[in-house]
Amino acid sequence: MLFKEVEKCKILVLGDPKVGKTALIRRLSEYTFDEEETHKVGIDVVKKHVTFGKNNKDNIKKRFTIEIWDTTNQAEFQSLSSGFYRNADGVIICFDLTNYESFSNIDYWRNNYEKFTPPQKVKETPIALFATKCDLTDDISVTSKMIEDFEMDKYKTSAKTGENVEEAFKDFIKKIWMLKRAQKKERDKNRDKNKEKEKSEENDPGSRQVITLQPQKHQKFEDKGSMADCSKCFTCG
Ligand SMILES: Nc1nc2c(ncn2[C@@H]2O[C@H](COP(=O)(O)OP(=O)(O)OP(=O)(O)O)[C@@H](O)[C@H]2O)c(=O)[nH]1
Ligand SMILES: [Mg+2]
Repeated sequence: MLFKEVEKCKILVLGDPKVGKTALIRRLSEYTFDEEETHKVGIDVVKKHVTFGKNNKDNIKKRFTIEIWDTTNQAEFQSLSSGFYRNADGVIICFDLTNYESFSNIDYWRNNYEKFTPPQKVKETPIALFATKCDLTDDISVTSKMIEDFEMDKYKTSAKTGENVEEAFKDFIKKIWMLKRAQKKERDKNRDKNKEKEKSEENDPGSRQVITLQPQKHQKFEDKGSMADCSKCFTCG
């Protein structure tokens, strides 16, 4: 099977410490789960290929490469923040269903992302909420009702059992893919429009106004070869 690389896509995974960000990514990429906490420091980028579409007649499948950016150790993260956030195509904010504080910090993570991202890019970039550890049913302190008001796509997941992890990522990636495709179409349309406009201007020279700038003369002082007292000359003074 041959693949055609069509797009790259950068997804950030944000959220309080120990909410299960790394466990979620590991479940998606390696199909494993570890009860131990991770002790990595800094930023970790995990790549995953997503294929979609039917095979065309050359037997080439389109492939979307996902880069999932995970962070640990907040102090280190602060100093890397602007590079970390740059050119993100999607943002996942995680909170732990058994930890109310991590839920109350959702806006903190959203604001942090928005602080380092141009407003237009913020508008174009989808954010999803991943409620983690849904297997710990006896300890859940954040109810579905509490999550309702957030205007983002919401997914309940468990990295431990694997519940809804792949489905949630697939759904979110599909959304990013559709948005990127719509944005590309819009850009192409605008480019074609501009080309057409340029062409019609070329064919109709009268439609363009030509302005020629003449060099300004400082007549009074020019024979002395000095512009030092230019403020007194009749042109500038
Ligand atoms: N029961 C249960 N435990 C989980 C789940 N996801 C993660 N954990 C546990 O929660 C702890 C923290 O998980 P991590 O993936 O290291 O959390 P993190 O958000 O990456 O933490 P930092 O990197 O320190 O910010 C670990 O002990 C995991 O085993 C889950 O879905 N269910
Ligand atoms: Mg981690």
